[in-house]
Amino acid sequence: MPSDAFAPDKKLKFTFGLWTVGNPGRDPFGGPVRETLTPAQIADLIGEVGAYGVNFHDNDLIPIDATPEQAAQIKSDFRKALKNNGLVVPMATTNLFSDPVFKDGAFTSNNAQVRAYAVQKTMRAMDLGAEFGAKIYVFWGGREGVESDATKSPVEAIKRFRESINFLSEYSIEQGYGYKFAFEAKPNEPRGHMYFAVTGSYLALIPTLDHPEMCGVNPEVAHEHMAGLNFVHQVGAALESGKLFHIDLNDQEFGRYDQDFRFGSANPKHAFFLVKLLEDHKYAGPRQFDAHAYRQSDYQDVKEFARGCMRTYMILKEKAARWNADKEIQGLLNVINVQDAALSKLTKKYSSANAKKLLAAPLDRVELAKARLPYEQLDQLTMEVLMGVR
Ligand code: GLT
Ligand code: MN
Ligand code: MN
Repeated sequence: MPSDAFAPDKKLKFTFGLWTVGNPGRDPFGGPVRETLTPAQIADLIGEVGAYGVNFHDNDLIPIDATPEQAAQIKSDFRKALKNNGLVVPMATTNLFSDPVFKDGAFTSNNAQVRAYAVQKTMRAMDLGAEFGAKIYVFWGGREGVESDATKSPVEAIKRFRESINFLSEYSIEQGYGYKFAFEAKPNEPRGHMYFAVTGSYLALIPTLDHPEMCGVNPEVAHEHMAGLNFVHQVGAALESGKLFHIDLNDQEFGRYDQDFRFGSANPKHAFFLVKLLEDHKYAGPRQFDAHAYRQSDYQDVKEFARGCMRTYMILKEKAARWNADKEIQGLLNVINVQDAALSKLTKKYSSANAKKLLAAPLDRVELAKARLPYEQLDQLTMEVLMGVR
């Protein structure tokens, strides 16, 4: 038993992007409030708080205008920092949103030359990720969208996006990179309306791709909450179809701008059900905290932010185990889940004989409606587990 039961567990693969703890606090209304750290310094910080790994966009590591000599130096410093801190790089991604060239999107841009540049930049970024051992490649459609539908066809946008992904899938296969692609949805911001607004949009796209087996999703708490959706249900759908390849954990007040708060800090009840879902279904991929500290924080407080993300996960994991082991809760689950082996066998698979039997089954709707559903009691017990009195 470790001295601190809530210390980050390496087996849970807690990771941070360079852009998260390295965020200098810039927002649309003001410039940076913290000094800019180098990638090696950020790796030191992530190592110090006890995380498992660090992820990057191509340009978080190497500025878009770096010379080959500068790039070589940065890579060597970063490699040393990874080694010193025992960190791995499970995921890499491409910045297809910061540079002015992407002001109208990347893979879905109206300009064929910009689309080609976006694919070329992604191939190079995939090379860089592979150099550091990344096996998951995230695609967040940063500027894939519109302010006005006068500007682009939403049907054409899907076709363009699919074409780019098909091209890049072949590139990964030919290079032997072994990448799994993980698509990340967001409803708006920075664009007025973004394509593939929710995780389910990508789950619908994947079967239409040339290599569906290498493609899954990277849902982010804040992004579904911005749209007022139940994140746990989106993750449930991804898990059920075997497509949860990566996850971005953070928090968000419903209906606000993309806040990227510390995990569990705004909606602890949703965070609890999320952790319970991931743990109950033995999700084995990386758990990335795609969040950043308050703008008021200094780097000492940024470390508290990072520790807090992991600690909250560990605490909620313990609460989920407590919930699963609670006799009263389990008793209620038995009451609400009415079993009938004979009927379940009938409805499991269609046959003419089963249909005939089902039509003849004596199912009395008035009697059925009398079955107890003590959900108030169940939810209150859940809240008591969460509030620490059970
Ligand atoms: C950006 C975005 C995130 C994405 C990152 C990956 S970059 O910070 O807000 O949600 O996951 O491109
Ligand atoms: Mn994210
Ligand atoms: Mn976000």
